[in-house]
Amino acid sequence: MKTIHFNQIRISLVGMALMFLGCNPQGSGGSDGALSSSAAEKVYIAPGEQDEYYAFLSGGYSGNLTVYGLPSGRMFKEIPVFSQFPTSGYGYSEETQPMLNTSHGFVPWDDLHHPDISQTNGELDGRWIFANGNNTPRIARISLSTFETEEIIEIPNSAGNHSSAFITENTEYVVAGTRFSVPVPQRDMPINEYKGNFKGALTFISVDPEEGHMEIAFQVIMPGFNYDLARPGRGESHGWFFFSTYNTEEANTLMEVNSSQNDKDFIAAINWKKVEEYVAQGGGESVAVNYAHNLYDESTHSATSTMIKKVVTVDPTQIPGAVYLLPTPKSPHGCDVDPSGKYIIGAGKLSADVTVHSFTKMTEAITNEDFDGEAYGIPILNFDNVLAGVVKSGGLGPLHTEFDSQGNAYTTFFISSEVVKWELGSWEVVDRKPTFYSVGHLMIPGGNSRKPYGKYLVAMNKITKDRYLPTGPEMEHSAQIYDISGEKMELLYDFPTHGEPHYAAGCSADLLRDKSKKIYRLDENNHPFAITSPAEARVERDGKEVHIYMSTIRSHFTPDNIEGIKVGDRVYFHVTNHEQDFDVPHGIAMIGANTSEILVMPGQTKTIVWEAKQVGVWPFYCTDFCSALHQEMQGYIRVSPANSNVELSWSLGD
Ligand code: RUQ
Ligand code: CUA
Repeated sequence: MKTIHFNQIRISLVGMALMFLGCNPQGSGGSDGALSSSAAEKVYIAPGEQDEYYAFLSGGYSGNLTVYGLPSGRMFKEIPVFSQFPTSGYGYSEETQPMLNTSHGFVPWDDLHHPDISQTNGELDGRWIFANGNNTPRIARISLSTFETEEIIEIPNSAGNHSSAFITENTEYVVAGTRFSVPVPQRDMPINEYKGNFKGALTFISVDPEEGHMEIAFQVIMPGFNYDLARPGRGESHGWFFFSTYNTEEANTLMEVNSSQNDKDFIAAINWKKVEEYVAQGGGESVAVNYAHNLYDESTHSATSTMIKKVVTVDPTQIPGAVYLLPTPKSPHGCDVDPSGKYIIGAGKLSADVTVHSFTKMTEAITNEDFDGEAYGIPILNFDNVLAGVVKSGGLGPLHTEFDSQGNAYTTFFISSEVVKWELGSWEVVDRKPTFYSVGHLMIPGGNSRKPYGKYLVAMNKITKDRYLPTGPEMEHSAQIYDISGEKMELLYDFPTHGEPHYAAGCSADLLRDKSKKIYRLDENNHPFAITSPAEARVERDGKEVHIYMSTIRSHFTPDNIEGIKVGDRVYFHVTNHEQDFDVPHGIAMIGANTSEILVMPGQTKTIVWEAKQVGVWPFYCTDFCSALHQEMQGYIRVSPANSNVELSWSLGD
C-alpha cells in the first residue's frame, strides 16, 4: 500500500521539478504577485528603530545558531554552539576548547537542528535556549543573557540525535531522542541482525531550575525504530512526551523502500512522570558508558570538561502505564502538540493528510485497554479510537505544524511547497500560501508553547533557486515571513539564512532586551590569569612556557613589546579587557598563530597560544576597530634562538 503512495509522490516530485523548470517564477513575490507597498511597510524597521521579535534559527551543518529580528529579517548575531568560530575565538581559545570535547575526542563541528526556549508554566521565560547536535549526539544550553553557549552534554547510547532538544513545560527536562537505533551497549555485531537487537534510546536530561545545569536523569530504551521528532505535552497532557517514529519495519538497507512498507508507524507517548517515579524508587539499571559534560563558568570565563561513566537506563515494559504507541500513517516526521495540549499532530511525510490524535481519547483508550496488539511488549492503542480528526489538506508531504493564539494550526508541505492554515477542532482548511521552495520547518514565535504570539510566521525553505542573485552552485537557504494576523496569510518578505535552518524559536523582544548582558564586571572576574589593572601586566617564564598577563584598553596593549622569547617556546597570551563600556571588545591576533584571533569582551579574560617557531621580531595587533587610534593598537614579540641568553623583558608603555 505504502509503496504505491511512495511512487505517486515520486511522480509528484518529478512533476514539481518540471513545474519549477517550466514556469520560471523569477521575480514573483507569491500568489498575490509583486509585494504591495503595505507589505513593505510591515517589515520596514526605520533606521534606529528595533524589531518586535527575536528569532533564533538553527544553523544546521554550520553547527551554530543565528539570531534574527522579526519582522525585518535582519541577522544580529551568529552564536557559536558546536562549531569552532574564528570570529570570537570560540573553540580556539584555551578557555573554550573544553566545550567541544566528546568521547570521540575534540569534535569542533556538528549539525544543529532544533532550538527550544526555556519555559515556565508552558510559557517562554527567556532564560536559556537549548539545541541539539545531531551528528555526535549532544545537547547545548545557551544563555539568553550573554548569548553564549554555557553547557554541552553528550548523549551516550544515541546516534543521529534528532528528536531533540525539546523541553517540558517547566523546563524540568530537555529530551534527546535517537534517530538511528544502534546496539545498546555498542558492540561488534552483524548489521543484518539489526531487527530486534538494535535499540532506540530516548534520553531525559534534567535541568537545574536555578543554574540550568543539565544532568542525564534516565534513558528509556525503546525498540529499534527511528525516533524523528518530539514535543512535550502541555496543559492537560503535561507529564507526557510524544515522539514520532519511522522505520518501525526495522529495516537496515535500501531504507528508502524498506522502511516505507508499513502503512502506519507510531507516535510513542512516554509518561515521563511515571518513569521519573520509577527511577526515584530505585528502578532502572545503572550501566557503564562514557560521555562528556562540558560546562562554561561565567565568572572564570572558562570551561571544564568532565567524562561521566554511568547512566540509568530503563526498560519501558517494566513500568506499567509508562509507554504507549499511537499508530500514525505514512512515516510521520513532524510531531506537534497544540497550545492547549489536547491534540497531538502527526505529519505523515508520504501522505496528503495530517493525522490528529486526541489526548483525551488516548487516556480513555489506555484506561479501557483498547489495544491493537503490542510491539516488543509496548501496547499499541487502537488507531480509530484515539483519532481526533484528519486534515484533508489537498497538499503533499506534510512536515511540521505550528499554532497561533486563535485556534489555528499551520502545516508545511514539502512536496507541494506551501503552508496550509487549518482550524483545530473542525480540521477544515482555511487558507494556503505557496512557499519558495520546498519548505521544511516553520516557526511562529511562541508557537511551541501555551501562548503563541501569532503575528508572524517564518517558513524555512530547503531550495532557494531564483530567489536571490546566484552565488555559484551553492545558495544560502531562504526564509519567508508571512503576516498571519488576519484570516488569510500574507507573504511579506524573503531573507537568506545561514547554514541550513531546520527549526527555529522566537519570542518577543521585550522578553530579552532588558536582561541582555552589556559588560562582564571586572570585580567579578575570577579567571586565574586575569589582572585587575594594566599595572599588574607582566610576563612569566615557566620552562618552555611563557605566560603574558596582558591588558587591553583603548588604545593599547600592556605590555606591548616583549623580548626574551626563544624558538620552541609556547607563548600564552592571557588577555584581560579592562573596558567597562557596552560594546567595546578588543581583539588580538598574532602573526602565524594557528588557532584564531580572540575577541575579548569588556571585563573578560581570554587566552590564545602562539608557538614561537622562527627567529625574528613578530607583530600582534587588535582585530576590532575599537577607537580612532585602533591602528596604533599593536606590539612586537622578539624571538631569539633557542640557546640565546636574551633576558625576558617587556615594556609597559609608560
Ligand atoms: S528536520 S525539515 Cu526538524 Cu531536522 Cu524537519
Ligand atoms: Cu582595540 Cu582595536
